Amino acid sequence: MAAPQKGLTESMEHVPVASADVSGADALPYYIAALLPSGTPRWNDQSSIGSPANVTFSFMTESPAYAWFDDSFGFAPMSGVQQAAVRAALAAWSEVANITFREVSDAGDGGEIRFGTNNQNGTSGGYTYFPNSDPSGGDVYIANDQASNKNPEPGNWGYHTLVHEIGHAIGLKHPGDYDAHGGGAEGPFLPAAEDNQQFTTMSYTTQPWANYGTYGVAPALYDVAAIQYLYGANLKTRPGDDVYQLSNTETAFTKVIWDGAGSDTLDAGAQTRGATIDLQQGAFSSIGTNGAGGAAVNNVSIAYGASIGNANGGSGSDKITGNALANRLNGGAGDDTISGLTGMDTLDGGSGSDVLDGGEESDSALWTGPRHAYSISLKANADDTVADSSGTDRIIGNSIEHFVFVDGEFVTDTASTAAQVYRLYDATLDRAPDAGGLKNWVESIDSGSMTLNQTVAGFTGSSEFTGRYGNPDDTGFVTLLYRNVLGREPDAPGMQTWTSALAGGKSRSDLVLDFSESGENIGLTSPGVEQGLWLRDDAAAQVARLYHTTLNRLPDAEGLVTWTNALHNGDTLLRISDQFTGSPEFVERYGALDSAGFTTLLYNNVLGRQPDSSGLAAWTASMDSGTRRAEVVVGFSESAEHQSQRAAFIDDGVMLYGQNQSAGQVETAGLALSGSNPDWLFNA
Ligand SMILES: [Ca+2]
Ligand SMILES: [Ca+2]
Ligand SMILES: [Ca+2]
Ligand SMILES: [Zn+2]
Repeated sequence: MAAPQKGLTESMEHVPVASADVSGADALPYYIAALLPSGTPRWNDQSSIGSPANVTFSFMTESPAYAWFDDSFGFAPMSGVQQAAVRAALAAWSEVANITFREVSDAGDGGEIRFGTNNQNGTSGGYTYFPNSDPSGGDVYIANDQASNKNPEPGNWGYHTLVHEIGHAIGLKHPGDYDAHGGGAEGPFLPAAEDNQQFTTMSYTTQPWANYGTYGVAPALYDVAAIQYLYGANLKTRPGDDVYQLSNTETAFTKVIWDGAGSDTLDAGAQTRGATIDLQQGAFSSIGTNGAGGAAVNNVSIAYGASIGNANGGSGSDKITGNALANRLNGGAGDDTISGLTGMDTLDGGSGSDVLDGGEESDSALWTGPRHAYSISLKANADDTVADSSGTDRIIGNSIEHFVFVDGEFVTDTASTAAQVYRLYDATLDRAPDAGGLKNWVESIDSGSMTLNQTVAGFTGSSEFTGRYGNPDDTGFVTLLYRNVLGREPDAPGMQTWTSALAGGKSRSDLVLDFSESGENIGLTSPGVEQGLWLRDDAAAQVARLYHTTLNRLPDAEGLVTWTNALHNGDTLLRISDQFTGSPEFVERYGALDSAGFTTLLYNNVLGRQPDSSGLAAWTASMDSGTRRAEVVVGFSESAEHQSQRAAFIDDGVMLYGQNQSAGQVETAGLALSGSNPDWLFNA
């Protein structure tokens, strides 16, 4: 509809001002104070401000006996269409605050709030009496000489007028110096820049963007805050995990998001135009179209007190800002800019060249593919980058601590378990960890099966340690710690101090941790940590081994992603094994195998040799007597021997078919082990 002419159809009305004491509104946020008349008229005035209220309402059948002449002039009852719109507008207020409305008969003095229409001589669109114990308190009159009031429906001016008048009927005033009489209204007022319907439906000024073409359908940001102050916030509204789908790409809309509880998502995933999304309370987002060929501006807001943790951008280039919660923010396609702010956030830029800012605390960023499908640069003193064919993602100011891929993650957090174990490798073995060993130790500690202190004995008791240092006495032990950790020979007083401590009963494990977890060593080793410590994903490792066991090749990136996600989502390795051995690739390569042929295949692929006769007989008999082939496949694939043999292809990021291995070049089994790896021995 066309915008109404100012001064004619805008909702001007006279609002009788209650004469009562000034409330304590000074202590309130300005945006609440600006909406409250003096005396704070309200329907719960028998109890304290913020208490729930249950209010009755009715539709006038004739002009009330107590009505003033002006109220009675040209009176007509509301039509069915108008009554339905009133009920919907009342519900919009109940949704955010603890005020309920019960429809009653209009007999006698009717409900506490009564709705009717009259002729307002073209001077106003409607007017309302504030809550009051007089019969007229809460009465709402809509102008029946205004065409815009004939068919109120969400988005048009007539509907907006109802939402506005109900605001008055439950205790809100205008936020500026105006009413149906002109000026002279009661303050305090909002700053001019905020005295419009983007902020409050109680303003006379429409949303400040041209061609917006729609009007508020519910209380706006400041109205929600003010009405919740009067009657309390309605925490029963959408208390579960809700998704707010803002998928309208065709017409303009406004939305104030109020939510009682739960882990909730603002989903703009269907939008094609770049959106600006801000999950902070009281912030505005710009999502979708303005209905006139341009982008919406500030059409969505998060109510004060509403905790929305998650957001999805659309296919355009979005700007997404989280809040103090642990946010999950997805950019989707397009070149997105995503900021998590404080909290342990998870950012997923999706495709495109995205800019990610984790903010304070330990944050994660996700990439869907395996590590080796990306070009990754992690540096202590420069922005980290992760690039693939869809673009280069840039991380602002080393603000991401976990770079998560399908086959594992880089950890750059110096306070992480991975960093502690990294420092332990340095202190005891004087080397960087191998990927498999680091993962195994971190898993033991993070799962709670070992403490960091308990792992020290694993290092100092390893064959690698004793092979290098023998069984050092206390002096020798202190000396190696000085050399490994501090890079120098012990000074005499230091040696004296530590050897005395050991003689006095201090454990060597405690001493190692004193050195490795010292502030000095954390600082010395941080450049190594900030380049990323790789922790393999065990599900991806299982899938990669299954590729080798059944198809004798490296996994392709797409397959690795598909099957690893299946495992994470509850599928089993046995079921996936059936998929592999039933695949066209398997059948084409090996044909239909009998049990002996199947056993021979597994020996070839996994162990790199022909089966010995007793092994062949045993496995063949086992399968012939009912053992599922998948069980045998998984048994071979997950054997310690196969895990160790494949470590070089898996632990440091799964190597990929087509990248690390080309078509037709089937690798041979039984490749070299991954260097010195004592942890397999004492973790077995
Ligand atoms: Ca919710
Ligand atoms: Ca956050
Ligand atoms: Ca993106
Ligand atoms: Zn008004």
